[in-house]
Amino acid sequence: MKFSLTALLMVPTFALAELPVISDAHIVQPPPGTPVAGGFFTISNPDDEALVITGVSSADVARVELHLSAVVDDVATMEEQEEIVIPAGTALEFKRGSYHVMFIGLETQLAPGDEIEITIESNTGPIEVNLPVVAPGTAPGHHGSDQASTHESAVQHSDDSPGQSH
Ligand SMILES: [Cu+2]
Repeated sequence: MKFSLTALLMVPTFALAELPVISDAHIVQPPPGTPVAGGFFTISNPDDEALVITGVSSADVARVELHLSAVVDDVATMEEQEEIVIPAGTALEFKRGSYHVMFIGLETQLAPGDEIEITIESNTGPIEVNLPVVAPGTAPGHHGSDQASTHESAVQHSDDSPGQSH
């Protein structure tokens, strides 16, 4: 009896990985007629191993990519990311001007109340996230400086193809 109890208590310390936690997930409603939108959230990695994000997909949108915004020679660009590493015990904020999920080729106008479900592929398995659409300026997790949509329209895609410029 005593032996089996000990064995039972020891199992969780081997089996339990601390799963990533997503907070403040949202999509900022794009201006009318814009076929692209950005998805944002904070992802925390409480585990003692690095979390590696290797892809993203959605049944709701044909093309979804992991992007990192940067300014190169005074020009705002976005580059697709093959993988994003979140070190053990840290959190990464996906936000305007930094990492974001890019929805490309939207066929309908997104409105507050809509929701897009995505699956983030990672080394801990798939992570399902629901991103509610919010009106510009009302995004959760923003502390002050919300730059209006002018930023988005100035952004150029690094692998621009006809009809899909931002
Ligand atoms: Cu982007």
